[in-house]
Amino acid sequence: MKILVTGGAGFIGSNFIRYWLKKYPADSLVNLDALTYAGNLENLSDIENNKNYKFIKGSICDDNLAYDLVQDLDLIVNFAAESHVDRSIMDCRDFITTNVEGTRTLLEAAKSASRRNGKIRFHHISTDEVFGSLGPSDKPFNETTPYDPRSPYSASKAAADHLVRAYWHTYELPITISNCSNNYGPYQFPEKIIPLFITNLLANKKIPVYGQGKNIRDWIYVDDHNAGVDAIIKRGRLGQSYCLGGNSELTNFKLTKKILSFMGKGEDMIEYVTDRPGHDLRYGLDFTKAKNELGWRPAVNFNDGLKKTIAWYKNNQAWWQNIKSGEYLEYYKKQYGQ
Ligand code: NAD
Ligand code: TDX
Repeated sequence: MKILVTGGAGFIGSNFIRYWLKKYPADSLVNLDALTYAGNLENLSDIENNKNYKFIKGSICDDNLAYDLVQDLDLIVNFAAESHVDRSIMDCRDFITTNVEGTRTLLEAAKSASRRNGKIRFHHISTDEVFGSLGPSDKPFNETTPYDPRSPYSASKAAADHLVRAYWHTYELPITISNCSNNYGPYQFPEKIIPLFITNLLANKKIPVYGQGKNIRDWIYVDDHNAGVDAIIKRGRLGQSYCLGGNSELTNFKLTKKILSFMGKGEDMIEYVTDRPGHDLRYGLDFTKAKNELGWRPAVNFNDGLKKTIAWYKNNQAWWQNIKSGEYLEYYKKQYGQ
């Protein structure tokens, strides 16, 4: 199979490429990534000499490039996105450009290719945030939950999902979508809560908890997410969405306490900071459909995954110390005033 992975130099995409080439070594993979602040080729330094892997620097918004790349493909897996909610609150222009216009560009390229050879498949990576926010005792989201995005990030992801489905209904482009909960694991950019807190604590810096830490997220280890995407690609029904949840809902406060305890630090390292505007209270995903139709379920226990992730950041300090300087530092100061 010949696959175009977009955003493969980011956190989940790079883990996906490593996962896929290990499991399907005969497949060939092209990674199209614009190398924004979040894209890092060091994430794939162990893969770069694999003869079945090729990197192309470019944007998913580039019509001509997308058209050229898709001509002899079997599959596109679209991970490329602006992915950080706080950045979307500061300025959402790039979110609309990449997440919406970029997805349209890829869909159009896939449509033109599939019209000719009738085989190109499009898998789109989405998020649970498109469903909005749950109350404390609401049932978790599932595939029938109406979309109700509430941040500029989730609004841009929802718009992209609607376009993907529109290409299925209008042009019969063979698509699938996965809506996943919060990922964690190696190579995650240290602006998201888990790698931010681990790397701050490794540097003996305080960790900024928004509001009172009462918000709830459903955590999934990145390899479990990628195994779910694999199952959808191999066995999912065309035109369908699948929710991939982690079965690990936790308040941010409980998550913080776990990180502190696994790293041998005390609660004095917490700094309560101003809450995120419009902060969604709770995400949770019901993955019954993926379990029943695909035989998929998350395999990694949260405590084990978190310990493994902490160990990875401890053992790869050069990776994140390079990142936590320059542009990142400016962003961090703007965000937390530290
Ligand atoms: P990330 O920010 O780590 O990586 C995004 C990658 O996309 C980077 O390599 C970046 O360079 C690339 N990119 C950005 N704009 C591009 C463009 N115009 N053209 C080509 N490449 C571009 O993000 P991530 O956390 O790995 O998320 C990957 C996908 O999964 C996103 O679509 C995100 O919405 C979705 N998702 C993420 C999570 C999570 O918890 N991180 C959860 C559910 C869904
Ligand atoms: O410093 C922080 N302090 C804090 O309390 C940060 C960065 C976050 N938080 C809180 C906000 C959220 O309640 O932690 C929770 C998780 O925040 P993020 O790591 O920024 O993730 P979230 O906003 O939940 O979105 C993530 O999950 C869904 C990804 O970034 C998205 O790409 C994905 O779609």
